[in-house]
Parts: sequence; structure tokens; C-alpha cells
Amino acid sequence: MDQSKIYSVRMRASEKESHENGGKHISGGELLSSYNDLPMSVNTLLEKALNHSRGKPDFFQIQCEIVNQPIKRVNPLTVQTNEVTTVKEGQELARTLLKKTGVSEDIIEKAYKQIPEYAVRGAIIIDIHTGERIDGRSDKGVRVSRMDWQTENFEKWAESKTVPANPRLKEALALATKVCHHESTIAELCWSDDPEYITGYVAGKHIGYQRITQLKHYGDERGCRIFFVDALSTIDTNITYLEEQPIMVQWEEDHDGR
Ligand code: WAQ
Ligand code: MG
Repeated sequence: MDQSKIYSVRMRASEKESHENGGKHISGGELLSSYNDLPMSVNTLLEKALNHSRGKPDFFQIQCEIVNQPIKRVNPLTVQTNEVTTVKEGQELARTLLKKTGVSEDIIEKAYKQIPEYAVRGAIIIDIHTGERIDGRSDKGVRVSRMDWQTENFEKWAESKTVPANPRLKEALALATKVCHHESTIAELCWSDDPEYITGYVAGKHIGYQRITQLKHYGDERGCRIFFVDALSTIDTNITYLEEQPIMVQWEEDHDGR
């Protein structure tokens, strides 16, 4: 990819009204593209907006803008898949893994109690000391963007790890890698808002990206994305990092943790 001209491409789609007018969030997407790849990149996000299990969009927007900062290359988090047989087992494992990253039990419970309240199109940020939400983005949440992973490099990685080379895993792992790369991130907890996708994950710097095969029931349209952070005083710079720092995930076999 030509380093000199990179564009951030972002999409958001909603039903009935735009998001700001109260429409239901259908899907979003973000990627990095060279100038020459823009037609293909815009089309990738167009397809995503038009074909989503949450519904057909009545509003969508695709936005392109040049990225002026240098792009940082980061190795993907290590990945492990935990097979569970019930959602209950999956959610118990998620709590255990969160504890392993250093989030205390009562903060985990406090965060879980708040989950039903959220209907955001981004992520919410929770302070690991108070269990309070601190992003201040109300119904929007924080949308991580400016990260990507070249498909060729991702597919090589997926083959070597014998994991499915599906774009959803690519997007989620690129996002988690970016999020966990920040010093104040302690952990991430996520499952999809797509009714037919029930695998989710807990991620952290030391535990890596821990897939859990059932974190919700089929048909459930409620998703979850929480970043647990340790550093209230730097929340603004943290959000700026999540939204603006360009990151390209790049797997270098030699630098692999395993
Ligand atoms: N930044 C912040 N939050 C986001 C972003 C983003 N770029 N993208 C999605 N979210 C939030 C938003 O609230 C969604 O409702 C929620 O996360 C779920 O998003 O097999 O597909 O894109 O290893 O539906 C994880 C497992 C799949 C993949 C997660 O999430 C695997 C997934 P979705
Ligand atoms: Mg989704």
C-alpha cells in the first residue's frame, strides 16, 4: 500500500431515521484504503450497509478522508478459541477472563448490570476503579476507526493459526488489537449485535484475544462492546487515540508471541 496517500473510509447505516434522529443502528464499518483502492473500499462498505441481518437501511453514509498521521504497524493479539456448550457457560468464562486481566469482581458485576441500558452504535468505556461509564458519549458511544488489516496478510495468519479466515474475525481482531495496544486499556468485552452471530470475546494485553463460542442466544439483536480502562485523567487522549490513530495490523511471523 502506498504510504503517502491513505484514506480512512467509514460507513454507518440505520433504519427509519439517521442515528442522530433516533433511527435504529443497522451496521457500521471502517477501513484504511489507498487512493487507487477507494472504489473497491467504498464498495466493500456499501455491500456491508445494504446486506445486513439487522435489516435494510433507510439511511446510510460513507465518508472518506485523508489520513495525515503516519500509520503504525502492530502485530495481532494472540488468539485462542474457547468452545462452550451454553451461553451461561460462555458468560461465566467471560467473567473469569475479565478477572484475569485485572478487573475486580464487583466492577465486572457493576458493568454487567449496566449492559441492558446501552443501545449505542459504538463502544462504552468503563473505569476499572469505579465501574462507572466515562466516555461521555451517551447514545453514540465511541467508534474506533482508522484500523485495518490487509486481507493477504490476514489470510496467511489465519491459515497458520487454523482459524476461519472470515472478515468478521479480521475486523474484530484488528479492533481489539488497536484497543489493547493503548496503555490504559485493561480489557475488552464484546459480542455482536447481529442476531445470527453468537461468538464473542474477551481481550487483553496478556490474555490476548479469547474467543468464546457462545455469548448470547441466536436471534438476539443486543450486542455489547465495553472497554475497561485504568486512567480517568487521560480519557480524552484515549478517545482521540481510538478514533484517530491509524493502525495497520500486520502479522510478522518472527515477532509472533507463540
Ligand atoms: N468501534 C466501537 N464500537 C464498535 C465498532 C467500532 N468500530 N464496531 C462495532 N462496535 C460496537 C457496536 O456497539 C456494535 O453494536 C457492537 O460493537 C457489535 O459490533 O469470531 O461482529 O460488528 O472472533 O456486530 C466478535 C467475534 C464479533 C468475532 C463482534 O461485532 C470472532 C462483531 P459487531
Ligand atoms: Mg453488528
